[in-house]
Amino acid sequence: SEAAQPRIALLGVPLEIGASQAGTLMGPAALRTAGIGRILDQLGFVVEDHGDMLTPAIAPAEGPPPANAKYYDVIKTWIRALSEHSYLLAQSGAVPIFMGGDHSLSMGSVNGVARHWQEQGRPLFVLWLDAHADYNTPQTTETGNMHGMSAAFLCGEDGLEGLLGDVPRASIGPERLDLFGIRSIDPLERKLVFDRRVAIADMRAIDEFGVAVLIRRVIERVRASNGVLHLSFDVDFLDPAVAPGVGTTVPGGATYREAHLIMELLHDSGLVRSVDVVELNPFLDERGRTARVAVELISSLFGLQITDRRTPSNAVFPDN
Ligand code: 5AB
Ligand code: MN
Ligand code: MN
Ligand code: MN
Repeated sequence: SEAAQPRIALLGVPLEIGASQAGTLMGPAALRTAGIGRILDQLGFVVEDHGDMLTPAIAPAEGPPPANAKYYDVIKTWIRALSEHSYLLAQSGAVPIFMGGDHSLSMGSVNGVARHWQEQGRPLFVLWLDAHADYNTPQTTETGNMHGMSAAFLCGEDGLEGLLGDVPRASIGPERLDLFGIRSIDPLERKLVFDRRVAIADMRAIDEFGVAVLIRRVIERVRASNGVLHLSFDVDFLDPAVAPGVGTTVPGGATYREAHLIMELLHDSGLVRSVDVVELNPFLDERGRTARVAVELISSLFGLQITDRRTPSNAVFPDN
């Protein structure tokens, strides 16, 4: 019933400086134009739009910034403010949707919700839908772009220790991350992901087993430890034919149908408590297509069904 629906809190994070190309700061506006608030409202949620975060006054440098982390002082300022905001939104009992913005924002959004769930005694797992692993550190990166470092930072990797300043850090640890849809990974990043034994469903695994089996495995893992799930959705997870409006396209991505099925399965799991939608670059989009697809996928994630016929979740899981 409508009364049982949780509140959804939208927060725009117009950040672009962590990415290689400008334009993601227009992402929140494009998602709103494509109807993200309206569609969630139609699904019966109480939607609070918290607007866009204001560009914070840049915190002074605290000694020399780490090498190979571009715009570190700007990004650290955003991440600190966002982390506090995210923590408060999670505490309020709403399901926050962080509308990016480039993927460096997840260092703040996820850190904040992780802190909340830590206090609740429930482990937070993170599903990272992305063409990229985003598991670089300043030691492994080839570009210095911080949107490629967020997953590693959240897992507690070295190299960005001072980023949060006085804001508490709530690392999830590499054992609670699922990289999904990966098809582009840098050599040293690849080594680090394997050393840490991060769970990874690359495009080959998706082709071999299909998304249903692999997503159910993610869901089972969260359920087995009474955890909750944060979805970090980088729209470049989708094939560029479906989602051209991103700065870092990689061919061979998820299809429209695969992505919808993932969202439907995640909805049915009831485990998703917070979401990032990142890397949408309206400046590169074609007539709003990518923004529209992102909003359709969010609708599926929050319960839009074709019919009420759902599959039983008794699939056979391939071994890890
Ligand atoms: B995205 C690359 N690995 O580190 C790097 O779009 C790309 O948030 C990162 O997934 C892509 O610069 C970051 C080459
Ligand atoms: Mn990506
Ligand atoms: Mn990403
Ligand atoms: Mn990108």
